[in-house]
Amino acid sequence: MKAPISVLLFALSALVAPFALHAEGVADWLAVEAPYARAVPPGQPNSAVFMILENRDAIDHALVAAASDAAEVVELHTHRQEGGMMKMRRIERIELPVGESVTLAPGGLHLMLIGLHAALQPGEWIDVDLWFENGTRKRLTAPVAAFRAPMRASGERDRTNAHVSEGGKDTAGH
Ligand SMILES: [Cu+2]
Repeated sequence: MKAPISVLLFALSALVAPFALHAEGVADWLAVEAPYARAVPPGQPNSAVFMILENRDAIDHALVAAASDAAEVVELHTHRQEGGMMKMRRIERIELPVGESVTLAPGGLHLMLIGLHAALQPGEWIDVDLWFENGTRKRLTAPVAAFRAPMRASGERDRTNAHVSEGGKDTAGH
C-alpha cells in the first residue's frame, strides 16, 4: 500500500513542482546582502550571523526561523536596553516590511548560533537556512569574518560600541 502511494505522490509532485516552488519554495522575493558569521576562537560555544535582508516583494514578510550546519540551534535575537544595559533577547520573528531593508548587525538584530560544532575561523564558510512566515525559505552561504562595524556611518556607532563593551558578558553568559 505504501509504495504505490509514494510513487503516486512522487509523480504528482513532479507535476505540481513549478507551482509548489512558487508557493512555498525558495524565497526569491528576498535579497540578502553582505552576510557573515562572526569568527570565534576554539572553546566559544556561541556566535552570531549578520546580514541585510531586503524585501523586494509586494507584500510584507517575516523571518520566523533559521538553522545552520555550524551550530546545534539558531535563534532570532535582538538587543534591548534593560536597566541601563544592552541585553540579548530571543524574539519570535523579524519583520520584513515590503520594500524595506532590515539590517542584522552587531548590537542589534542577529541570528544567534548556539552550540557551535567547531571554532569559526576567518576564511571558512557556513550554510545558513532562513524560513519565512509564508513557508518560503532561503539557503545562503556566509563567510566567517572577524568582528567588523556595520557599514553605516553615523547612527549605528553607539549601538556598536555598546555591543563591544558588552563582549565579556556575551562570552561568559549567553
Ligand atoms: Cu544573541
